[in-house]
Amino acid sequence: MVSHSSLQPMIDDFATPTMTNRRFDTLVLGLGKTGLSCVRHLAKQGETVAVADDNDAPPALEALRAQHPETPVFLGELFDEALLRRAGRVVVSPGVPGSHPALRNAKALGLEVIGDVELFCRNAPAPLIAVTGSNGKSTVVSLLAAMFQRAGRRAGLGGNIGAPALDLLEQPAPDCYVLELSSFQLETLRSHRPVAAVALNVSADHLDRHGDVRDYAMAKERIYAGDGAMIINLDDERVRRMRQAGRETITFSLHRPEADFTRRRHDGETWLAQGAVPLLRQSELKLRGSHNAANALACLALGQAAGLPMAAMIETLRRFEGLPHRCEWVAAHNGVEWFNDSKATNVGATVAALRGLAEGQKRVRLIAGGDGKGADFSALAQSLEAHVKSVALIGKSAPRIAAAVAEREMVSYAATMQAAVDATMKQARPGDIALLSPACASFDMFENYEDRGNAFKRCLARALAAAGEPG
Ligand code: UMA
Ligand code: ADP
Repeated sequence: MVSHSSLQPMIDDFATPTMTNRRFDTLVLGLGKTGLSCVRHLAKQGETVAVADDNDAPPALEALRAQHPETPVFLGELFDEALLRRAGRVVVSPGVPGSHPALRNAKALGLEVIGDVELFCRNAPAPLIAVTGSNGKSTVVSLLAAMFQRAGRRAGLGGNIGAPALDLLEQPAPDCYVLELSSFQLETLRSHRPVAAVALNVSADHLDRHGDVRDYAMAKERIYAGDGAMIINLDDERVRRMRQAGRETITFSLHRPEADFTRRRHDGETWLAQGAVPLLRQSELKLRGSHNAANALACLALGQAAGLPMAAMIETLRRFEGLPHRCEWVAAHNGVEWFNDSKATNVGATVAALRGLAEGQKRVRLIAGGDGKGADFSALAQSLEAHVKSVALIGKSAPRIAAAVAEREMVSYAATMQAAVDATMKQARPGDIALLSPACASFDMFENYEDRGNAFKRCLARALAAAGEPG
């Protein structure tokens, strides 16, 4: 990172000196996917825009240069007050924390500070379904979008899952938008009035940014703005407390028979049910684990609020195979099944994967670790003791995870993913489940969770080839 003493040297080389003194309608903070989508949208609206980023080489710089060469860019250590004084308002990317000095300065100067999803909501031409939660968001929004498609209705799918919300406005208006929203995006959102919304669950995550779970849960609760249908998970105490009297509410629960969507025993099997009416055997779902049964129930509730036909929803549940890197089956070798759950970037996700895949037995060979984002690993340690025979730890937080585990003999350290896979293969016995489910972010060793999951698959392919397994 480069330090700049005045505005002039901060100006990226393609901005002309005349531009440097100009006022602009909006200053966009962060030049990743979101920043680029904001510039594209605001330029179309005829606004004058400038972009600033702490990074000297932000990810979308080349794309911005190609698509909007007229936009001034300010790079390196950010956000001189003089720059803010020239802005009419600030649009901030989700990755920039509210505690950033630039945002504190902007607020002190009385500037409006909003996020990209707020801009989207002010301009969206179709109703919105909004989904948040610590875990299961991407699975739920993808499954719900597939339900819309099977019902012959068009859903615009985006948000935290990958396509920035504003990019959806480039397409013809769908019947409904389905947005995955992170706590970061919810913090800067105020005009959203979703026709249906859900906070799937709340377990500790992003504490490095939110400080404590209470603050994080408050950001999640913002999903229920307005007077649309509230979808409430009765199994999650923090979510149950978000219920508001007088609002249309559709409940779901894996265990509670009084929920609108629940599970029931019927003909000796476990079924997903609407009240007393069995809809589909849980064993017919291609998605594995009880956490995914909860995701399916959430989708039924959201789909009902959106008026989707039940038959189309049930058929989608039968066919939906899940997303890569979420409890994804990868291989079977010597009676051991291997799963890639690289998307488990917090403790709650890994605890759910262990519970779901172990099916009440202590039979998992786990690979975990990475950047723990300030998490408390005691709940993970309890789950390891219940379901895990051995754990190979990688990454920055490996020592903190190890310190939480009482059964020290189950723990080993691995310097690389390959070493972790090789050690796991050596230890695993027929009937075991071998699982990458890190309970941590990936950024200390990999570019992102996909890079980590793909590395796991490559390392496993190598280990299988060395063991003489045909590729
Ligand atoms: N930046 C600064 N200063 C800072 C922090 C960041 O200048 O203090 C700059 C970075 O240098 C970088 C830019 O901001 O150039 C990146 O912005 P960003 O982090 O908001 O990333 P985007 O590429 O715009 O992606 C964001 C979401 N990223 C985050 O929330 C961190 C993506 O979610 C989302 O898919 C995308 O918008 C489209 O909506 C990713 C994510 O990790 C997948 N989300 C978290 C999660 O799922 O746990 C919340
Ligand atoms: P998100 O988008 O919220 O990160 P994903 O659908 O991508 O959610 O799943 C991320 C991880 O969370 C998966 O690896 C899986 O193990 C776990 N998971 C999925 N659904 C749930 C759920 N309902 N409760 C707890 N954990 C879950």
